[in-house]
Amino acid sequence: MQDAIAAISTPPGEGGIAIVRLSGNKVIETVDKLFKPFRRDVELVKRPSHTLTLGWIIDEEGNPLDEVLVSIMREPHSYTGEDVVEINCHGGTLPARRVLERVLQMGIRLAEPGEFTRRAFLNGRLDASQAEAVIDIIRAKTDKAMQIAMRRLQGSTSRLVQQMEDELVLINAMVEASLDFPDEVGEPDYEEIKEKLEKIIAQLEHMLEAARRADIYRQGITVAIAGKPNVGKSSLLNALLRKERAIVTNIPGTTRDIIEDWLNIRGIPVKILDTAGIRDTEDIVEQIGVQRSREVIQQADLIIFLLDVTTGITPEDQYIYESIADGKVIVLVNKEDLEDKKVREEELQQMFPDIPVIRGSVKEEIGLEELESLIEQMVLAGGLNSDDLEMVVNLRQKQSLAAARQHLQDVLDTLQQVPLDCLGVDLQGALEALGEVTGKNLKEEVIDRIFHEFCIGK
Ligand SMILES: Nc1nc2c(ncn2[C@@H]2O[C@H](COP(=O)(O)OP(=O)(O)OP(=O)(O)O)[C@@H](O)[C@H]2O)c(=O)[nH]1
Ligand SMILES: [Mg+2]
Repeated sequence: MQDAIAAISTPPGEGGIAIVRLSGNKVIETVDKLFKPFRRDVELVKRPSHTLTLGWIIDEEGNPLDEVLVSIMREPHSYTGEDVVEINCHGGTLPARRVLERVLQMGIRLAEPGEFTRRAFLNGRLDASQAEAVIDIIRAKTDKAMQIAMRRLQGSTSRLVQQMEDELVLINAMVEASLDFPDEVGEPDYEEIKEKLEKIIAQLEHMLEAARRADIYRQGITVAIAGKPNVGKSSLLNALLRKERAIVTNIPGTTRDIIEDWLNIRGIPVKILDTAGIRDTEDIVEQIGVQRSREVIQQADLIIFLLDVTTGITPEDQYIYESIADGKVIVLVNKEDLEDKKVREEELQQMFPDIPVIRGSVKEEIGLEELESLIEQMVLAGGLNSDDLEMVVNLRQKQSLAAARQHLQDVLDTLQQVPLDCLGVDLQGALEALGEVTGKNLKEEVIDRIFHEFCIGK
């Protein structure tokens, strides 16, 4: 077992309890020395694994520091795979800090960020894919993102990769047999190899596509509301957020700065941006606002372009539309609750032939549901089904999968044209790349990078 480490594993700030976690060599014995159980004849070292014991943590003079519940988990059935002790202190920063200091006095070292999870990885409790899923769980912004990360923690990605590895090892064996025993074995069955490779490549592509969609749930998207002044941009922001976030008035030029907030649209974390209405203006403050609007609109993943049915489509609208037309756009013709309608259907079709258009009213909340479902459809392009959830990967793994695919594509392209030992090189390359996904072949520095993303105590 490795040297003992300790850290506060609960987030800073006030809470019901705060947990000091210890892992490694002799942690149960060490805590026993600081611990005074309520029931006099109890000793932690004699308690079975996975039990809770009530008592006090005491300072050097034997005075109680905090009343605590101590849980012990013995190797290998613990988070890290080592002996683990968790001291449940009272909430708030102070009790846990004092208990931690007391523990550190005993010669136990403060854990580095992610060190508990790193040990779990090194002890084979988790593979890299699962360890990274732990980070995603910590950071999940919506239920859906959490659900995806949980699937990964259960090892679904690793199982899929394992299957592909097994297939590849088989192909590799076929190639090697022909290489080593040309006379006995003869040429490998190229048709069979080709078929197998195509299946694996298709599977890799499927995973890469699922990864792209799952990223949307993990990282979210940025949606900007654009349009000329007074079309109802801030009203739309407020309606989507269901709170009065931005000031709304009937004076054009009300919003002068970017207003942003997070929103959950069917499980997708959406950063929604309300912008200053774009127009030529003498007002210096508004000019800066307009400039900023242009910048954020350029960077958004999706733009909701608002029109005002009562003004008709004006040259201002045309002008704004020209600057956003290359991106993904949804047009919302607003204020349909009013009598004075000046936007004709033919005009819309002519100006936005391939772009979804919704007619609605922010004020009456008409068209908002349709807007949300369009946003979901447009960013996911087909949605994420439950099969996809099984094969979600992160950016690092995505790169490895893409590398594996490239190697296999090379094998496929050169099959029967190059000597057999050349195929072997690419097959090995693909196997190595797949090994990186689960972490079997990870280099030390990559492992470091993964675990440094964690917070202390995890
Ligand atoms: N009747 C009606 N009025 C609306 C609707 N949506 C917004 N308005 C009104 O339109 C006016 C302008 O709304 P805002 O949300 O401030 O418009 P904006 O696009 O943010 O304007 P700037 O910040 O000036 O660019 C307000 O008086 C709103 O109450 C709607 O669907 N119907
Ligand atoms: Mg506004």
